[in-house]
Amino acid sequence: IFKWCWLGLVTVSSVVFAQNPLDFGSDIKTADPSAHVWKDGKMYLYTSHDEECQVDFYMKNWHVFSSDNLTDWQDHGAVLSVKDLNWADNYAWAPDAAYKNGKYYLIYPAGNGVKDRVNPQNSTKWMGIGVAESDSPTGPFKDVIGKPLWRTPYANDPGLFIDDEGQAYLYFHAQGMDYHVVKMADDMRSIDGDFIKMDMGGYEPKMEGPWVFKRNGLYYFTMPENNKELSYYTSQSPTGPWTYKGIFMQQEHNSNNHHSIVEFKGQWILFYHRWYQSAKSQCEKRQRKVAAEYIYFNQDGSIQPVKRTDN
Ligand code: FUB
Repeated sequence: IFKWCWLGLVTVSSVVFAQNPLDFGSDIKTADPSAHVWKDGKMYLYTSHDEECQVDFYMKNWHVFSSDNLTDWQDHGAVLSVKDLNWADNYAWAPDAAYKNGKYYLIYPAGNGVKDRVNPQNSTKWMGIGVAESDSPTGPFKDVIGKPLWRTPYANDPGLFIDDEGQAYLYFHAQGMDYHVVKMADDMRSIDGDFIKMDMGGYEPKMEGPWVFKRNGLYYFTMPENNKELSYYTSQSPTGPWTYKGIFMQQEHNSNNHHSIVEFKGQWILFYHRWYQSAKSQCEKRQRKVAAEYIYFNQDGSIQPVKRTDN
């Protein structure tokens, strides 16, 4: 909740989250939140959706939630499902969204087949990156291309960043192709040019869940290092070279994390997911739900360590 008060001529925001995990009004299991504040000033969260007691991350659709105040959320439902795609039937993993050309874009990984853990050579699983369009931030989104933008044995976690002059950059994790970025064509329906291998300053983290943002002219490349600890790099350019700056959120339960960072009403906010064990749940294991924390920067632009809060 944001509470604004005036102290003389100085505006002070005193902020407290009323809830963690975020209360979307139902027991929906959400993960991989991509947060955006579009032109109407509302917060929009684009998330993946875990099945109850999910196994092997078989996931079928993506949801959008919106809020004016971070307390009261509206679930706009499944705004795209793998059943709407002619090229995938599973693995509706971490999405991102963008606004350009008067349209909203949902970029997402999906795929089909199965992974054979015992005999990996027998695996049939593959994943690609798709893009779908809508006139509304809350969808429904339509796959107008009818095929993935890019396909490898394992491509996931696309992150879109649109720079001030409107150029969109796509970052994602692909087997054997970590630390790459590619420009999107102006119509957002194809990639433009070659994949650029980014200089990560000598670090070689496993690049899942990239999230790029710009603050005070500085570009931040943030990611769950080895899927778990949230770490970041900075650069003068969206394509690097990047300088490693360290971890700002530690891992929890040795489980994956996936996040996004956005400014809302003058306050920077980190959205991420946690693994909760609910007394009410029929599952013996933890399940994922989206949570949020305030995030603070030092004068030099470095990110202060973030602690998880409950409730
Ligand atoms: O939700 C499925 C996968 O788990 C995501 O794509 C990864 O980032 C991890 O959160």
